[in-house]
Amino acid sequence: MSEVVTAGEAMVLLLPPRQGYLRHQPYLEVRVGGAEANTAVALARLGFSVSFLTFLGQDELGELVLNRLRAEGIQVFSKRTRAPTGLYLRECLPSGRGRVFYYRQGSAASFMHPESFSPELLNEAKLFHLSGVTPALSESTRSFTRWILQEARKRNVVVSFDVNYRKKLWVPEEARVFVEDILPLIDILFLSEEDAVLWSEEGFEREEELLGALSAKGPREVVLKRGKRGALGFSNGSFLESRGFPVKEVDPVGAGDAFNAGYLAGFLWGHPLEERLKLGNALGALAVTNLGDYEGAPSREDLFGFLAEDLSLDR
Ligand code: ADP
Ligand code: KDG
Repeated sequence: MSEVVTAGEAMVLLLPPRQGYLRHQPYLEVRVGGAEANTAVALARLGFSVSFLTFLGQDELGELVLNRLRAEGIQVFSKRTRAPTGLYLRECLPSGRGRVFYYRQGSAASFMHPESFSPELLNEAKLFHLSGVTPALSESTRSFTRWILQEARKRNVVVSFDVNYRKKLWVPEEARVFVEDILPLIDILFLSEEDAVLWSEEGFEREEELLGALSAKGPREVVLKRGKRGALGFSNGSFLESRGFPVKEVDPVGAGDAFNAGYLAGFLWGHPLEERLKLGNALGALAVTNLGDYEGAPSREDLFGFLAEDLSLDR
């Protein structure tokens, strides 16, 4: 039994090592990605015991995902099914703009459903984390999301949820309605500035108004991720801004998932909001300096080294 439980789709990621059209890439690096899996890896590297619940295909890609996550010390509870393991490819266009191509429709994880796992897996958890990618996969994962959040709630497990809107998976109105519906089941809500656009027609003039309105529907903490500018947190009726760390961005994908892990680590270590935001920004910054969805996640020692700005050579 783990102190942190997450669930979702972990996919094989084919990543070109350099910029340019995918069609011209002579080879692709074989990696793993998936929003909740990325957060799981980052929390495991910080020393937390983490369980990841998923469905994988009875295929070689499923073995690959399993091997990589287990190598990170994550306890994977996976049902192996006839449907294939999800796959996705990335491309960094000559202009620098990134594109993503999913091969995940009908994937194994899109069949996760209520009661897919024993809810007893949550018995000793302190935290359950999920993102909006999971309910976006299918009607079945949408029901799974509601079910597992309710099971976590019944056991007084703290629930964190990242809106993580993906326009290739569902339309904005569908996502907004779903997220608003589950807000009463969430304790800590994360969203990015791109996610905030889901509420752009609600007439909020300031980001603080949106955060306050979301919190009024359930979550006691709401965190807005603002890219390199850092983050804005709302907790116990007050707002706090936290600046991002100046780093060289190599790959922005996975920054939000890493941020969540930093913030949640701070929460589990009992740190105040200011420190939680700082830890989130540190993990987000370290994530963007590295190629890959989760590879930049630091160990606890490396994180504190980074925070102490000890950039001297370790020898
Ligand atoms: P997402 O990856 O979900 O779209 P953001 O782009 O807001 O979310 O990034 C999440 C967090 O990662 C930010 O709040 C910040 O802490 C960190 N971050 C992202 N981009 C940078 C950057 N270029 N430099 C430093 N930190 C960054
Ligand atoms: O946040 C990073 C994720 O976007 C990436 O790992 C893949 O889960 C993914 C998705 O659905 O976009």
